Amino acid sequence: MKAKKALVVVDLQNDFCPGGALGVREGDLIIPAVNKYVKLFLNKNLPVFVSRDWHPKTTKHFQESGGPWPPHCIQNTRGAEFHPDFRVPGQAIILSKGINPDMDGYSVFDAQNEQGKFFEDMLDEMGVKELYIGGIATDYCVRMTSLDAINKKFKVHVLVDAIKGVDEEASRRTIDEIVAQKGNLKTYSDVSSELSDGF
Ligand code: VGL
Repeated sequence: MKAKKALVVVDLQNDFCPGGALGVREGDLIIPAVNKYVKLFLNKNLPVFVSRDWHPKTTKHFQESGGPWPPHCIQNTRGAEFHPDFRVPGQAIILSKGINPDMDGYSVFDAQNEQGKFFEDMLDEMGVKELYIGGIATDYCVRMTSLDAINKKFKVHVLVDAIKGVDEEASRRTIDEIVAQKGNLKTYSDVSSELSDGF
């Protein structure tokens, strides 16, 4: 059977969690919820995509090259590793973004798997039409990914109990923006009953 729904976990990496180079306050608190979602999707044989920021040492994304951010998530460093409490299963499809030094790579739609295949091409091949999106940060990569997905005509569900933002006000605005564009807000109980109702 072709998969219709998929989970996307955005950038749950050490550098975006407390103590990291760009640590989001309480970013690690969403990890238990994310782990539950991962289990739920795998139990239903639905695809789980896990993105990571995966920057070269020098990129226009970093302040020293005129970008907005201090260095973070540099390829093959501890800061770029997934948080140790995040249980990334073997079946997860890992997507890397921000590899190109000329691109920021906020959206998971800019990400590729190990073979260089882009996220959207994978979704099309798998017949995925609906995305359940969680992770870090609400006001940056979760935002860009969700809005891209909506623009590309995917049905989008933002997992409000499994996201964390850099700035509270900007995160609230992000949620409003996503709702205004017909994205849905979901919690674990919504999703678990939805997935049990057949799909
Ligand atoms: C992100 C800031 C800079 C994110 C990435 O993953 O939300 N935020 N780079």
